[in-house]
Amino acid sequence: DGGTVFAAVDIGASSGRVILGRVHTAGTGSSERIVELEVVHRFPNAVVEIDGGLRWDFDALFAEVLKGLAAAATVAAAQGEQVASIGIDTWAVDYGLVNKAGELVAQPFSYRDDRSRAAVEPVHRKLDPARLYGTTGLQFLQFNTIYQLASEKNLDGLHALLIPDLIAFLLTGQRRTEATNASTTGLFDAVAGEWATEFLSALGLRKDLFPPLIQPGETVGTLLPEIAAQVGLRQDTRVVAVGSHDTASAVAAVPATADDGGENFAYISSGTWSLVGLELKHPVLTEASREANFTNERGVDGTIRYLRNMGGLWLLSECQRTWAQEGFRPELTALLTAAAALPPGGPQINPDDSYFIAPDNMPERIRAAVRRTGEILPDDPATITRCIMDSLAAGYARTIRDAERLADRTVDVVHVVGGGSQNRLLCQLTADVTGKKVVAGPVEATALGNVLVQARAAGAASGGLAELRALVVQSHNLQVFVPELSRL
Ligand code: LFR
Repeated sequence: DGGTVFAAVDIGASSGRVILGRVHTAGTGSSERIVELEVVHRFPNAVVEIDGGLRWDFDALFAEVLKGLAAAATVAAAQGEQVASIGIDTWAVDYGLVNKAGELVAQPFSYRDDRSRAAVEPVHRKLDPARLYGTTGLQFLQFNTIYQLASEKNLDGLHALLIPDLIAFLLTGQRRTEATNASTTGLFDAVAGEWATEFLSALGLRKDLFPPLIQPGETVGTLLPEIAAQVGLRQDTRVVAVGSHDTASAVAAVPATADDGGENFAYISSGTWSLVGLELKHPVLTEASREANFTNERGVDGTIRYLRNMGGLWLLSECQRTWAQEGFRPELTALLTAAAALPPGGPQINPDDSYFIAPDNMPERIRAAVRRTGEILPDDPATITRCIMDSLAAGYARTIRDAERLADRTVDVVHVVGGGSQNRLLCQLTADVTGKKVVAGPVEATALGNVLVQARAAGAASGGLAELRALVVQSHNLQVFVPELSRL
């Protein structure tokens, strides 16, 4: 209808997509505004063994991004619409190294590569973990950017670009570091909202290793002429910074309403990882918070994502991969139905154990972890699936309880967004174990958050996060799960 549309590039650890987003009124005679998504291109992603390490095949990903933008241009043109801007989000932490000529010098390492583990101790000898936490508020994870950088041999003449920033650079020629993702590096001051340059110096890293910060909603640049020509978009199409950390975009689209007491909600961004926590105005940098390993990542509009990065559906998808190699390919719904029929109270694992980070025979690793607790887990997919679900739900409950205590908040409702919001067993178990109402959906929260920040930058939406979230509530059917205490 000649309207404006927004392209969201949203890449996760196992798949990517390019999506067109539209914000418009619900229908004739209605004043209600809604946000709608149309997927125009999908592609797989996975960590791959390249040059002796676990890396991302970035060249292949970027080729898919271009294909997706071309598809977006075609779909929009067919409807007489104009793609106003492009927003990019991916997983956090990882980066590509670019030389003076602007070339990527190697495919970026994946956070699942083990090389950063050996860098942890040397970094902590120079920067005490308590001091690091007091400034960055970042949860300790062996793969945080700071440890990955410390394991680089030579950074002379190179710039580091976080993955979404690298894509934005290749599209526009402009180098920036988007702030929500910068907050996952371990080199970002959570209070000042600036680079913690003293940490860069302490590690012998150049102050300009990363490009300057940019905030969600600001313009990175317009398309390079050759890119615009290749994908068929106008050269004045902007690349707009969004919450480029996928979790920041997902949390921006959590359908929290005033009914949730305004702020008395917890969220679980459920995908490869489970990001479980609260939205706060100020970071919690206490020693108790550090001991509980809570992170203070930056969200859209300067909010704080106070959460723990917990194991997630990676545990199940990796089991499925192993079972498929053994010739067993159960449908996910069939597997979950069989798991739901099993009695509660079975053995559990600690889904956060770093033992589960690398991709290798997950069913056996899970059984080995259970054996170490002195119990036996039968080698049967339904039982292993149930063990994963019970362990995740128990972990969520623990984490939400810890967050309430550490941030001095009370949670009335738990919002589950992302792929895991479609997992009814996990949502019900989460309600049962937390004893709280669970509201599931939308599944595509990340892309919604990406589109909404672009729409606001273009004037197609307005207000703060509450107003943007209201658009999500008006556009999506959400599923409610109430605790069934009898099931425990
Ligand atoms: C989720 C996520 C998490 C981050 C992990 C690694 O996709 O971005 O927030 O801790 O991936 O980057």
